[in-house]
Amino acid sequence: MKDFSQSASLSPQAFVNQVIGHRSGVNAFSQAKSRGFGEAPVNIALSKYWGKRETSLNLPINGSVSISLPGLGTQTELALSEGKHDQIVLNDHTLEPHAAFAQRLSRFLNLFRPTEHTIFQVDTHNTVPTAAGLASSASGYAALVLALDDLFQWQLSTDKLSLLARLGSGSACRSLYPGFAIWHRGERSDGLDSYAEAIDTTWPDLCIGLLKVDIGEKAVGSTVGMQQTVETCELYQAWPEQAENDLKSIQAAILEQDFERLGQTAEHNAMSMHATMMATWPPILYWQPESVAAMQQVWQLRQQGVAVYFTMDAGPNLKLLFLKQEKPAIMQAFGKIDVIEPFAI
Ligand code: 2P0
Repeated sequence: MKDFSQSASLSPQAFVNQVIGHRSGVNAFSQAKSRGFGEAPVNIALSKYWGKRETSLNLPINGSVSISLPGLGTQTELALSEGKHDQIVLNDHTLEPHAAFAQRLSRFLNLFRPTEHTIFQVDTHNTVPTAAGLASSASGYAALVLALDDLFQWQLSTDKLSLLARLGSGSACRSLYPGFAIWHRGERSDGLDSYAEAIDTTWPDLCIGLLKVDIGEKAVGSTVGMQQTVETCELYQAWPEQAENDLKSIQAAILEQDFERLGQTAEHNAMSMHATMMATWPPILYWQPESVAAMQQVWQLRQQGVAVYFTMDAGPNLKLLFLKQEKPAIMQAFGKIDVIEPFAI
């Protein structure tokens, strides 16, 4: 099987030091305020990130394109303190230090401690209704990096914030932007060219429908799922090339506002990603019977002339893509679904 791996030429700490621009370990932290705040939206990939060429720096095998959903995301407040463990409050509940969420956050925050005795007080709220079935690690790490930037008054460029967010969770690098974003795969072994940028355009009629099948915790998380795919899936060999072609096609479709091309490419891309998941060993199948029923309903609607497509992430829920003029037909077919208009004024 092809080896996609690349060795990192920087440790995560050296990477962070490069990005925040200090070597001595003190300068970047000398301007700390008493509190920092950050807020970021969730994003949905139209062409997906699936597979890492390097895990410690979260370097992707392929680039991806996303759209952020305004109003759905994370708000995070940070303060410095002293003690043994970070104090992490998620949606008004204080987490135990050994909770998986807290451990992952603290490991990331280890890269940003002014002294070894420093702890962070983190107060984070997901504005994604838990019922929306949307991942929040992307908005979570983007909001956290913005809060760090505010707390330490770095005033980093958005490119640099995107690099830092990527280290927390790959897809977080796209959540620094409203609207469309493109995460460049990058080539370098230090990961300094793998960040997201805005695709500077709007599409006022574009709608995203959130079709919830199941909002429970998934059995296989993305980090593990994509690693298993890279390691055991023969079909994955074809993915990187398709993913890069899809990325270009989606980017062109966005710039030309060619909805058919956008929808077709996004749906094909999502199905191809899920095909690689299913062809791993042991198999990963995020779909449930209701997911398949919803896909068939989408295909049926298309046969009836309704221009609607779907994309799916590492879970059973569908995200529908359609233009405003189709909203009545979609609402009629699917009943009560949340419809987001990312560029509505
Ligand atoms: C995406 N997903 O492009 C793809 C599609 C899930 C399926 O990015 O290991 O939570 O933290 O870098 O960012 C989910 O992966 O994984 C994801 P890590 P992440 O949106």
